[in-house]
Amino acid sequence: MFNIILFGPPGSGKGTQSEKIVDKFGLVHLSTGNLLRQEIADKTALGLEAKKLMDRGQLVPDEVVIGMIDNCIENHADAKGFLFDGFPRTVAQAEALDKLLELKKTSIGKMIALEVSEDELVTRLLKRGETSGRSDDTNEEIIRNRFAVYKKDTSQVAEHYKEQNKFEMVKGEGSVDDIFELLRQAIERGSSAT
Ligand code: B4P
Repeated sequence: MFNIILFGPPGSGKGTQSEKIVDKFGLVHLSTGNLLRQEIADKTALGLEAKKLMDRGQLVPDEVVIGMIDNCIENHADAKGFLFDGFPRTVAQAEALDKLLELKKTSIGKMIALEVSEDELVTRLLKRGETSGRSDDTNEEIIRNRFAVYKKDTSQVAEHYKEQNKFEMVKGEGSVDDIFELLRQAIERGSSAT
């Protein structure tokens, strides 16, 4: 099994690049953002609670997202590997993920972070907000709050994987195809190292 985390601030292109990576490498794509938005669309109790937090640009509680990921890993027992997109977002989530994978006798092969300037991120998210209907993308104040949460809680997750020598940064500005090429090379370096 080869498992990858695609990391980066909101709007850095994790969702965009994940689709291309899973196509190329045959991995199962696990996006906590997508899973939560599906819960919201299905109007489940979990979705209604999550929506209140997501609309304010805050994180959903760790135990909720860890439970969702646990279920998904269980439901894909025969996967060749997983691509985690938007997860883990806190050190507690990273520690829980490491334990879940250990139970499956596997681990994270590599974390790749997309590096994008804050001005570019705001431009991308406001543009997506014009068409996506995502309430967390339409208001610049909420977008800035998402960056603040990222800096306070999420950026430390990179340290967790740096300590394990699994971290690599890739430039996330430029064309989608050029960025994908950088990611492909980083993944191939990581998969041959394990
Ligand atoms: P997510 O759904 O994870 O999404 P995101 O951070 O907004 O965006 P992403 O980086 O995937 O960007 P995308 O490719 O779409 O999170 C949403 C919310 O869910 C969080 O704020 C939080 O509340 C909650 N949540 C999710 N996971 C959680 C967790 N683990 N714990 C707690 N809470 C959690 O790209 C953005 C835009 O840029 C798109 O419009 C795209 O077309 C454009 N774009 C992409 N690449 C580009 C490029 N190269 N050039 C120009 N534009 C580009």
